[in-house]
Amino acid sequence: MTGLIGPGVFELETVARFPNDPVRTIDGLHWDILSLYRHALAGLATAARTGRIDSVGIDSWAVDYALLRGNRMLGNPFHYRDERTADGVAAVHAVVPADDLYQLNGLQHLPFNTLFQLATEQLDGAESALLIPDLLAYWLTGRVVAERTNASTTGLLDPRTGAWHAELLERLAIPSEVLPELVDAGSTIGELLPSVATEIGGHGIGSVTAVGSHDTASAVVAVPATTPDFAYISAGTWGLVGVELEAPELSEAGRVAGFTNEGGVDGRIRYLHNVMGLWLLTETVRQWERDGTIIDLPALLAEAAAVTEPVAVFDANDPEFLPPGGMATRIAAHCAARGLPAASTRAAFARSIVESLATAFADAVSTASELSGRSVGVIHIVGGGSLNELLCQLTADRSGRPVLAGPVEATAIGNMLVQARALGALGEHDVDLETLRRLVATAFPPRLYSPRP
Ligand code: LRH
Repeated sequence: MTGLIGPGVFELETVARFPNDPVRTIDGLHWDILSLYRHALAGLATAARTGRIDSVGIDSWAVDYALLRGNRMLGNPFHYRDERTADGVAAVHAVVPADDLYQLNGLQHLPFNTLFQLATEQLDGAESALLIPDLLAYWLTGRVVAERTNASTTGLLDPRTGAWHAELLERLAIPSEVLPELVDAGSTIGELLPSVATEIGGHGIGSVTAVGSHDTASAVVAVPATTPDFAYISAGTWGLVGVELEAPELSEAGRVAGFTNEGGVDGRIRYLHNVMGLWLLTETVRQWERDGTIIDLPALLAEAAAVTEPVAVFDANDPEFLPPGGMATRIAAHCAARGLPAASTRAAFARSIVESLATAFADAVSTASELSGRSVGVIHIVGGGSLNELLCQLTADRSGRPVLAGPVEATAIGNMLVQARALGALGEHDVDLETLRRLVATAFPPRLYSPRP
């Protein structure tokens, strides 16, 4: 996306949208990283044809990486939903037990956190490990860095200092040299390599600026909060539900509840819980379509909103829903095994998923508030899920709190605001996150869903 941002101006345009389909090969599930890069270059070329682009910022999903020797990528990055991580978890926990690990890195236990993935690798031949946005930035600029918000999802960062955790690296025998120099969102990564600039052509592109390169970090920047007592839900494939803190919260209760301390822009802490998210619905639809039925998602959701039969509210967080494939079958089996009602129609099935997600969202907001001691007067839902009216309304109903929905493009907006601030386009360089959020609230007024009795 491109953005035109200045005092009183905030225009967004989508210049390219492309699929991000994983590829399964004999050794497991991978990202098609070269295809993503090719599409990104084509998008930059399109953007540069319309005029000079001052800056580019890159964000993506977290945790996944490529290993490099010199400038050569050693294999295609794995997808975090690849099953190989189970061995990595066992290997790490044999050296650093789970409760100990939480005190060191403050992360929710997710079997795909980078440190578990790295435990399955031969690191001998690797000179650097680059997370996906850092890899793309390297290909554009030739500079090897690790942007700090995304680095926090590796499980190898000390949440108290924001530095790579030397003790943890030593205990896990991960050579610290493979981890790049950390940089903060807002700093300049570099100019485009001449070969890249030539390929993109047009009016050219200024520098690559580090942003909250973890997509969720950028989304949280763009939560249009106007009061301090808010919780956020970045709702897309995942539902990232939490509050923003000034310092990490490392209580044992937080570990048991699955709360993570991820790094936010400007040194904030994203104290949140990963809820399985709309993945449950999209994977279900994918199975139905594979089985031969074309699904019209907006129509399905409208029918789901009208369902009156009692539907199963199941545990959306069950790790059995993590891998791809056969989601409708797995959800049905999960519900049957627990004596929950079986849905009689596809609409009822979809309603059951959305009810379960809204319940998990509402529970996570309450838990975030209890564990952090922060009162929550309003819940902001940003990202693709903010367009899902049923989900927004049910989250308001189940939490008993007002929900403010939107913007849908929060990640891109947060990404661009950090660039705009760094370039001085907002007037001053020291504009704080609260000011950025008020700008978002004015430019993209959210939609209110009041809780129903
Ligand atoms: C959302 C997200 C989330 C991570 C997951 C791997 O896209 O970045 O914050 O936990 O992907």
